[in-house]
Amino acid sequence: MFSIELLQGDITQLEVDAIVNAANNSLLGGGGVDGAIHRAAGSGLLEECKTLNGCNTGEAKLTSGYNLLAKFVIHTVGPVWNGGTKNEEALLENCYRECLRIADELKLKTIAFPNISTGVYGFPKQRAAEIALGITNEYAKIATSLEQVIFVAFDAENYQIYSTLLE
Ligand code: AR6
Repeated sequence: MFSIELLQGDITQLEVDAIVNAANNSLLGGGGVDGAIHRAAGSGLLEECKTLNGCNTGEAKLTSGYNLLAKFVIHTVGPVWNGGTKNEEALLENCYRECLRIADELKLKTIAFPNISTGVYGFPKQRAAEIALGITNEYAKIATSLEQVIFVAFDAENYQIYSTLLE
């Protein structure tokens, strides 16, 4: 059992066991939260990412956190929204499930998620938030090392959506 919390701000500033990165298939950096995480972590992160051979959509891979306050980064690749015809919902569910599973495997206590796929990948924010919280609530029912799961909204719209769903 763990608590679910909502914050608005920059995920790179959090002192947690792991932050999740909304990456792309190359795992070699990009814009948005991915760019912010690579800038804050420093070049060691990119060097480690180069050894991972990319990541499939809906899956996740672990690295160290380098200059971040977070000990680890769990890189996951959300789906690009294609109108809902390309299995996007199941793929996004898998991202959240895989990140939680990896955190659990490492016996982590705290993990922070950005709003995966809701930036340049265009996934509808309301539906993405329902998926994120749905999978997390489902996961909370099983035995886990996790004590705190934090959702970090960067934009006001996502913050509002999560606030309403968490009420
Ligand atoms: N802290 C927390 N959330 C953030 C931050 C931050 N510093 N910066 C942006 N966000 P996006 P995607 C929010 O576009 O849609 C990259 O180029 C943002 O407001 O970062 O999964 C990758 O390399 C939005 O709600 O990721 C991929 O090519 C959320 O993070 C592609 O973007 C996700 O937006 C992935 O697209």
